[in-house]
Amino acid sequence: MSHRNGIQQRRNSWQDGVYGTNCPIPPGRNFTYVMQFKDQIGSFFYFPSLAFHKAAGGFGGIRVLSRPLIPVPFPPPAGDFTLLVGDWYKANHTSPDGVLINGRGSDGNTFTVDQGRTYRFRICNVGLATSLNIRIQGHTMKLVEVEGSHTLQNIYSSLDVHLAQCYSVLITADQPALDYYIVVSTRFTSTVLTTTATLHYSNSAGRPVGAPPGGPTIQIDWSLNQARSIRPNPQGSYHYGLVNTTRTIRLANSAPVINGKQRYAVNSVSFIPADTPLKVADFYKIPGVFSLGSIPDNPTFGGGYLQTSVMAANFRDYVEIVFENYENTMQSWHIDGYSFWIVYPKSWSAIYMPLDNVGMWNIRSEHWARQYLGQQFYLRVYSPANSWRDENPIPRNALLCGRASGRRTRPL
Ligand SMILES: [Cu+2]
Repeated sequence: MSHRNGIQQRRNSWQDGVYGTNCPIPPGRNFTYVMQFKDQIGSFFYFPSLAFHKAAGGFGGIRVLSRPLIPVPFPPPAGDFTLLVGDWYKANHTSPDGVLINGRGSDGNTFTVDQGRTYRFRICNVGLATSLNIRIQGHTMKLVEVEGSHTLQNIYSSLDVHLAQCYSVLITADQPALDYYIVVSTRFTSTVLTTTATLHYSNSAGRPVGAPPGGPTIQIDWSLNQARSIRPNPQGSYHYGLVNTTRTIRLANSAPVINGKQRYAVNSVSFIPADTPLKVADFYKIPGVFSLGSIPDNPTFGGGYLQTSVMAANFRDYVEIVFENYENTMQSWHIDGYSFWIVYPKSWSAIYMPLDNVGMWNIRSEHWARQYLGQQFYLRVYSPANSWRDENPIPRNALLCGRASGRRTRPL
C-alpha cells in the first residue's frame, strides 16, 4: 500500500493509500492507483504506509511541475535533483543507527553541477523519527518552495528538515572548481549522526578540502526562528481574518500508558485499526466498524483509551485547528488531502482550513512510532449531496477486504 504525502487527492480519498481508505494489496497481486495532480505544484514523496514498511525504504520523490506558461518565481534551473534524507535503523526503532541520503550512507551520492549555473535541490525528510539539518560546504541555499507553496526567497547556510517535510532550494555553483560536502545530520538527538554526499563541479580539481561543516544540534530556538522566517509567498494567500470559522478543533498529543503499554494519543484517544478500511465501511454502510464522534473536539486531559477514532465534519465548513503540544518533543502533523505542520515542544500552532475536500482523511503524527501506536485519527468530511461533483465514485478496481469481502464495486 502506497501513500503520496502532500498530494491533495481532490474528492478522491479512495486513492489515498492509507489503512483507513484502502485494503492492503495481497502478496502477488497488484493495484493501480488512478489520480489527478490537480491545482498544486511542488515537491512531495510517496512511501509504503502500512505498519513499519517505510523503515525498509520503498519511498521516492514526486515533482509536480507548473504547467508551461504559468509563471514560476525563479528562472528555470540548470538541473533538478531530489535528495530523500532520513534516519536509518538496523534492529529497532529506539535510536537511529545512521542517516541516509537517497538510500546510501556517507559519500554514497554525487551530484554533478557546472560551474556558474544554478540548480534546484528538492529535499524531503523520509525518515521515521528524527529531524535533520542539511548544509552544503561553501554554498548557501535559497529557499523557493515548501510543500507546494512558493516562499519568500530567503538565503540559508543550513536548513532544518523535519519529518515528512519537503523543500526546494536553489544552489548556485559559484565557488572554485572543486568538490564540496553535502552534509546531513540529526537534530535534537543525544548522539549526533552525520552523513555526507558530494557536490561535484564538472570541472573539479579534486576532493573536498577540510572537514564537513558542522551544524546546529540540539538548539530548538534556532530551529523555531528559522521556521518563523519561512513564509509562503504572500501573493494569492487567503485573507484569513476576513473568513468566519465555523468550528474550532483543538488537538493535543500525549503519550499515555494503556493496559501497561506505551501508546500515543490525540485528545486522549489512541487509534486502533478496525478490520475493514473506514472509507470502504462508510461506503457500504457496514455497521460496527467505526462510529462518528469517537474522538472529542477538545483535549480532555483524562486517561488514554483505545478507539477507532473518526471525527465528523461537514463539507464547506471553515475550521480552525489548534495543535497543542504539551510534550517536550517536536511534533510533525500531517492532514491527508490538505497539508502539513510542525509544532514545537510546549507550544501550539493554529491553522485555518476550508474543508473543501470530501472524503475520509487521515490526520496523523509523522513520527512513525507515534502514529503506529495511536497518534492519529480520521476526519470524515461529508457532503449530504452524495454527488460525483463532490466526491469521486468508488474505483472499479477497489480491493475489498474485511467485512466488505465479496461486495461489488460498480459495473465496468
Ligand atoms: Cu498525506
